Amino acid sequence: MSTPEQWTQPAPRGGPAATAAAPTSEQVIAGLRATSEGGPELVQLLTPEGERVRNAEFDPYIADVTAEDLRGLYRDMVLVRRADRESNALQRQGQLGIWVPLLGQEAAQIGAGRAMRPADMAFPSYREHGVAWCKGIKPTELLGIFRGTDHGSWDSNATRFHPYTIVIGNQVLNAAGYAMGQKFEGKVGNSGDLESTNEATMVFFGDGATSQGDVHEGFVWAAVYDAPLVFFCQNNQWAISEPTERQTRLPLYQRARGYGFPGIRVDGNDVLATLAVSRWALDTCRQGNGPVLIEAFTYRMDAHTTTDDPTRYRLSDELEAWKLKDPIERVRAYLIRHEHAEPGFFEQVQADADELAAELREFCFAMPDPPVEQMFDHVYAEPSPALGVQRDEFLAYQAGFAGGEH
Ligand SMILES: Cc1ncc(C[n+]2csc(CCOP(=O)(O)OP(=O)(O)O)c2C)c(N)n1
Ligand SMILES: [Mg+2]
Repeated sequence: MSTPEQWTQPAPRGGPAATAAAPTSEQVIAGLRATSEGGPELVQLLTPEGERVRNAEFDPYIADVTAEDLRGLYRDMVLVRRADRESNALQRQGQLGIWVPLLGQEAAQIGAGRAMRPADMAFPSYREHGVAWCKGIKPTELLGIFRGTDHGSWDSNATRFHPYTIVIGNQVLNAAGYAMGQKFEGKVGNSGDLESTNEATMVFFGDGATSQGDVHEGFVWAAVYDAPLVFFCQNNQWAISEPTERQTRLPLYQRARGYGFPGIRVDGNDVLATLAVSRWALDTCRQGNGPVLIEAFTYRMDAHTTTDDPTRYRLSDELEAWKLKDPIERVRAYLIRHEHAEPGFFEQVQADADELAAELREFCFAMPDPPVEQMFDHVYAEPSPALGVQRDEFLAYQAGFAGGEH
């Protein structure tokens, strides 16, 4: 784990001190290796071996989780992983322009996604396919974004799932504003009969995004307005090729202290822990106590996107070490050890995953090319004369090719 001391040691006699901006090569290697440890502050309820760890503070938040619920969480993770792998393959076969893998982050996203109530609003980045799943968005509805045919085909008001955001950190400001609105409209802190009207918002972003001004501004606004906003940072150890050590001197969750709200680090590969911690954080928000920062300590097991080659910048032993902490395997081990699942259950989940993958392929192959003018439709909420001129010019240009090869 990164500690401030790591970068702020007094200068050794006779040589300049290394700084975070210019670490020595030993520090870079130490930093890379340190990322595989979450530190003692990590909230973990299920070890990588599938052993249940008791935790007096967070056990109450999952006390109602039955064996059937746990099988459901397992199924969610297997299905979203399968949809992710299939979409990745579709990109490789030229059916999608790009794909953003979620491999390795299933527990972080399913735990957070299942912790939300239907009325809670979610603001994703571009990797939240697992949260989308929990909000009832079909994996097929994500494909248009990556095939370049639409910006996501779901209704964000009805699903309570905002469109994907590619601009790093920008959704944090959108979410802060939205959560401030929930506060102004009296949707927090109600008790008695009105308690069920309480709402919160959850915003998803990465470790790299924490270096963006938008995220800092979102922290400030949410804090000073006591907005019901859970900042859910998936620290997957990498921002494309930049390791977390190049974003921060402190563990990310500790940043919350500077803004005056609680921060917590959870094992992002442990679906029970992410569920419990997210439920706690959402409750805190709904009660009107203001925001919470969750750092879900996890790992991006595949490339940043299909345009990236991680073997250029990270060590393969790091990936091997994280494979042992696989989020799905630990639940499987737990279910088997406690006889909470028959072999037939695992076979059925596998069959469901195969069926989902087949549906995804079939849907993708059948996707129609949209009319070209559609790209002008959702640029602004209201018609814009300047955009109208551009559209007409573009359509006239296109018409010049009519009947010809182009
Ligand atoms: C404002 C902005 N700057 C740069 C980029 C290019 N970019 C895309 S993803 C990325 C790294 C993000 O890393 P992190 O926040 O850790 O999220 P992860 O991709 O690991 O989920 C960058 C710099 C961008 N999309 N938006
Ligand atoms: Mg990252």
